[in-house]
Amino acid sequence: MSTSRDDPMTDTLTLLFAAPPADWAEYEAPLTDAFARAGFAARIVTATDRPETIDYIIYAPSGPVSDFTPFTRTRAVLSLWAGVERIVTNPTLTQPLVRMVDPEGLSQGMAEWVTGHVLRHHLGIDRQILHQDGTWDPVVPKLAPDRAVTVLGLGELGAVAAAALARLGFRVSGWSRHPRDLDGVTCHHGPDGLSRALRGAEIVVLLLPLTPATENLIDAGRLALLARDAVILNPGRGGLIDDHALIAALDAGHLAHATLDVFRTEPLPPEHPFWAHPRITVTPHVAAATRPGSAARRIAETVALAEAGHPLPHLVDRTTGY
Ligand code: NDP
Ligand code: OXD
Repeated sequence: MSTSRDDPMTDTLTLLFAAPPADWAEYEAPLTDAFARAGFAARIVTATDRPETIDYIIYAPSGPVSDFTPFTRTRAVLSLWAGVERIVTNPTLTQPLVRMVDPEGLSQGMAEWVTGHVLRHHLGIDRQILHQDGTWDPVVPKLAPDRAVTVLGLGELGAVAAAALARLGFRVSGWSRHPRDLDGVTCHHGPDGLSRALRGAEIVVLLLPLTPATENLIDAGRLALLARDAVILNPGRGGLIDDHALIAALDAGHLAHATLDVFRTEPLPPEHPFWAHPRITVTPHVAAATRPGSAARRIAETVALAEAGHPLPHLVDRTTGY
């Protein structure tokens, strides 16, 4: 496969790798291998001066393409990210947009991050320290069946995270737009279901996409529904939470902690109050990184389906934004 400029040949698919150029080093071999295993003659280029020859675009935010107009033959834009809020509103994007759904990579990673951070707060791991003078915090933590955990968003990632928590015995509730039926999870849906999902929750996990309907969803009124000393975990998107309401609820002692993986502005600006807040943990947008090996297999599978005339999987709905 060529890694430089495009060189159109018949019967060979041409894909443009339109993620940040620094990512190419870790994607070149997995993509090459995945297309070879899928039986495709595919050429993947990292730049093109002939956009009209590109069959598919592999996309990530901060990559080189922001104007999709010249890609007249492109059958789909394949996002390496699950969250698409930064591309879905691009007015030049008329091609179908497929987002990353990768049970092997993203879903597994998110289930691990969510489980780890829920257990940190559930067990009070930060307090379970034996001091040199022989003292320790004598509080014995509750067991999981006595802990109410709510997951907002029961899609690809939320459903897997909720299932992992339910398997550990937590009392799990969830919320989505449409009705869902998940083993071990009390499912709520729609605008009316949100307060039922939040009321009395002790740990809340945000796995919603950022859309016009979810922006600032977690405001002062909704935070007030949570149990006293509740904890918020946000691996979803920064804009889901009203930052000021969050800080006010922490300062008032209503919330015990917030662990935030995503922010309105990334990287989190140095002057942002989250940095210094004693009850906020910031993590560097690592809850579920896209793993090149499995992501490349998903990309090749999607192209194989499309080339066989099947509908594209995991298409983004432009009207809802996810
Ligand atoms: P999905 O699209 O599969 O799931 C989204 C869920 O949110 C669905 O259950 C959906 O409901 C629900 N939802 C959306 N809008 C509303 C609404 N207005 N009211 C109620 N429920 C709503 O997305 P994923 O699970 O794949 O990903 C979720 C988000 O996780 C991504 O958008 C991204 O922002 C974030 N993410 C973060 C990562 C990180 O490393 N921090 C990594 C990957 C993703 P319904 O089921 O009814 O459609
Ligand atoms: C994603 C992310 O959306 O990493 O995939 O946040």
